[in-house]
Amino acid sequence: MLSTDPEGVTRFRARRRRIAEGDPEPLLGDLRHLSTEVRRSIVQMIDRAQLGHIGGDLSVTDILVTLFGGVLDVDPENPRKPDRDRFILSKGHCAAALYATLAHSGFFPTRELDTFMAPLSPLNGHPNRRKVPGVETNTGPLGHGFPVGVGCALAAKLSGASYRTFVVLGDGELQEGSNWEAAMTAAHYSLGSLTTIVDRNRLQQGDRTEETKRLEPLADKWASFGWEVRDVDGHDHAHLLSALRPSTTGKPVAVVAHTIKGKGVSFIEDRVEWHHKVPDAVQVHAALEELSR
Ligand SMILES: Cc1ncc(C[n+]2csc(CCOP(=O)(O)OP(=O)(O)O)c2C)c(N)n1
Repeated sequence: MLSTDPEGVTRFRARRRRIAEGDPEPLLGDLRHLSTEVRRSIVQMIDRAQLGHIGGDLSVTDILVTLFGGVLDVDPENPRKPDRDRFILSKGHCAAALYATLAHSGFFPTRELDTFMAPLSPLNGHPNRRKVPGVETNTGPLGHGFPVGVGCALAAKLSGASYRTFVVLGDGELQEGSNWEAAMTAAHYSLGSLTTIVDRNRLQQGDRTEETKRLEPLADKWASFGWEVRDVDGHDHAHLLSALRPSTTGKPVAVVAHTIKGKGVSFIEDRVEWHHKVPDAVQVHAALEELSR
């Protein structure tokens, strides 16, 4: 198991203090800075490994950063504390974004990111709860993480625990039927402590979601399944912070976060071939330069 990074923990705690003090502007500046750091790490990790899912990683970055930087009740020094909020990255192919967010939040040293997908590294292509602190459950097969999240929320309700559960789903992932069984179950049991965030970048592997199997009207679908729905810009940290507040109706909350696949690197943005493509040396240089502006 990887160990905590003291400097990262100090930065994490400073951000949390700002939230407690209720001063949003410095916090938003912190979150924007953190997103840039995470995006730069993602590009470097995929360059070193010559593998990864760069489009979906850059798409989900601001969602993960807002969760770990401003919402989740978690402690990098005690990642398994019993009353922690549960977080599941159901679109587990975007492990690089999760690892970079965890490392920049102090769960383990950022230098470990250099080992992404190397032989014997704990940082596998899909997240593993036995190897990486902060990973709640193993994910990768699409459609599996969300049902586990429903189980976590149901367990909280049955045991009277106060933690919240958050699940991030890909929009292409929603084509797995297990998600809609999970959605019905959560609504049936009124799991108001459960929040799903759909990374609505409108692309999946190989094509646009609407060409593969139409998802619209997506917000209406969640509402008709019995969820409280919030539609937001998935790259705006302030919008995300507001959308991630607790349920007001007792229903589970679905956040449809509108994003751009490849966000932050212009030649990767909204292009289907960058689901799984690896940038060459010139492209890595250009990407890092764009991300340092
Ligand atoms: C059950 C299953 N089938 C196929 C795959 C291969 N796969 C990995 S990512 C992906 C596309 C996912 O699209 P989306 O959820 O929209 O993710 P994003 O575009 O945000 O990367 C597919 C088909 C998988 N991981 N699991």
